[in-house]
Amino acid sequence: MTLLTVRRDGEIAVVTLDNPPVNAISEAVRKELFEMVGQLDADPEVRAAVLICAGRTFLAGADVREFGKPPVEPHLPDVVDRIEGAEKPWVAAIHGAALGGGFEIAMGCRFRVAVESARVGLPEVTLGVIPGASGTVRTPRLAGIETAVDLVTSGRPMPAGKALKAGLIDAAVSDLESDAVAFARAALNAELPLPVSQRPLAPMPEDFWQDARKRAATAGHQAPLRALDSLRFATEHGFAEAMAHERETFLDLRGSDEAAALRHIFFAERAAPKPSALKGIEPRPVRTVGVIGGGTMGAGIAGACREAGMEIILIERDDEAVARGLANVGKIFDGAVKRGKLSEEDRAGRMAGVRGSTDYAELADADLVIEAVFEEIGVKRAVFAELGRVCRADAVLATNTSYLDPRAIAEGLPDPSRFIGLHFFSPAHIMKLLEIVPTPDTAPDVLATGFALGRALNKMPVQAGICEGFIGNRILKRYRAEAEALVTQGVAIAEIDAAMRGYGFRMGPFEAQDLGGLDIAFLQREGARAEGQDVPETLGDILVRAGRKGQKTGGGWYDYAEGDRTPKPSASVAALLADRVSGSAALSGPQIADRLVGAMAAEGEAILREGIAQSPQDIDLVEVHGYGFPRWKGGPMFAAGLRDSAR
Ligand code: 3H9
Repeated sequence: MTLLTVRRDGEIAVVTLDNPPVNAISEAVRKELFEMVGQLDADPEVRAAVLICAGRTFLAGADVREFGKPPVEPHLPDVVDRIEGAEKPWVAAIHGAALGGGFEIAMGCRFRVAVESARVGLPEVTLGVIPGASGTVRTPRLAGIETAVDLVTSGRPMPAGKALKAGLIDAAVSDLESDAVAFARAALNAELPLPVSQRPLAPMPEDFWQDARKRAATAGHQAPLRALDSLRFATEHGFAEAMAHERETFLDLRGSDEAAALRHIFFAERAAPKPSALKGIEPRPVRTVGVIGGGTMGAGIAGACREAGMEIILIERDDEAVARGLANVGKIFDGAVKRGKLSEEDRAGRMAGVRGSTDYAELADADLVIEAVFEEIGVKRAVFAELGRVCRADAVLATNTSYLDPRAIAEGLPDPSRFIGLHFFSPAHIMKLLEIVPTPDTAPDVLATGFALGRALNKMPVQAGICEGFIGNRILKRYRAEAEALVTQGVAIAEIDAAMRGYGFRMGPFEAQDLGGLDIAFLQREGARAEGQDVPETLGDILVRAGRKGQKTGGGWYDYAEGDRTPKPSASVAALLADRVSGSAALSGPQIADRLVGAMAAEGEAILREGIAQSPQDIDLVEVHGYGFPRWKGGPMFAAGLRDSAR
């Protein structure tokens, strides 16, 4: 054995698995665990076993890297059965997370104990599969069907306290190893509970399943519904039959496009925060952050940084604006209190670390300053002139611009090597994406500081090069242009939106613009025109000129009744655009989605060719985390790759 070690504590064998970084269940782990059961059963001195893991977590699940390869024996369901069938009872001692196959192994054990900070769960649907080693069959027998449906269809892990109440674990402990050994010893003196597979399970009425189906359904995402089918099957059939059904579904999904897409995102998300080009480069420490501008964006950035434990200095023009900015940050924490995520006391502590001022001199000690003022080059340059004057020579200076050229903003800055673009998305305390935009002058450790900040803020940092709109907004522009092109070819606006919802977006391109307002992009185009750029008139321009800026003006691409956000196809829009529509194209929903996703991918290709993005994965992460692209489709680059390989 190389991954498992055994230590004896009297009649209890403590089996420790050490397979860094997360004790994923690889072929070798399955093999060693399977053999360990026999070894301990054969040892007359051992009466019970404790399974515990070294490192940061209990078993994190099946080794996802093996999913693309043919399954090799012993299969995980057999390992779980083998542990459950052991002559000596096993106790799973859980810290970190017991996820997927890791929790399935824990369910094969006769008991489960966990420290308070642990989580248990079955996240398989987030990888496009269903549990494949009895998660849909043992969980309802262990903790009831409601808990099982919640755990399996949401994929969300449950904290130990809640899991204890739900019956997923048997005890919460503090000193994991010694308490688990004591638990095992005590268990030997009492009657053992039935193995989970032998516990009774009653079928549920039709209503229950219909209700669960409604809750689990997400457009285009098949795994949650297949998981639900498997849970239902388990309540209506015997254990062995249910296991065979679960395995068949698991293997079927394992090879699906959806599973491949979700694996692609899983690994991309883990690679993005630590780019290999920055290996060995120390980021600058960031404890105090200055934020210039207390509007929605500035306050969101301040809230996010404060949440990560940084001290904040918020700079505004006058006292009134300072008060408004601080109130905006306060509202963010109020929201967290309302949702039960923060206590009143903690809220006060958060706000105590946010200082407002009109005086730039307050930034003399800041490690990082992020500018989030009006998108006007003169205003921004004036801010950086002040920062160049007052900040420490090693402070990192960042702009949150979305459309301006960061090089132009940095012009005149005494030391441009400490300047960088940090493009947050609104609301900045919620949205995961952070585009990091170095200029040719940015020092490597300043770039590394951007990534370190992204990690500290629990965001998805992606490096972007300089061009109009960087990665995300540039693709958005192309996406909208293609959607407008379809309208000019005679495809109904509502059909386009419905197609993109059917593909998995929460909203289609036109309803999303009505919500956000058509005027923002319009003003940008007008600005470019005023500078003499050749920007052709868009359909959106026609609507804005007619006063249709979206929901806020009672109409945009659609009409809205007073106080009602339901979009209604608009005769006025049809009349306004009549001159520009010259076809009557009939496209199916999937054909429409194919056109629009294809356009996004084509822009992505151009972005790659120009070196604006470092990899196709980065583009996919931008779309998934910043623009609502369904993660189970893998992002536009992945989706286009699949489509091309199918042709
Ligand atoms: C399953 O179990 C199916 C079964 O039902 C049936 C089978 C028959 N495999 O996230 P981190 C790597 S499906 C391989 O940054 P953290 C990850 O790529 C599985 N590798 O750590 C990264 O590598 P690198 C169900 C994995 O501390 C490194 O570990 N389980 C796996 O922030 C660190 O990862 C899941 O979906 C894996 N399963 O968080 C759990 N997991 O350093 C997925 C991680 O080279 N994992 N890696 O970039 C997690 O949620 C988190 O990793 C965890 C730790 C919460 C455990």
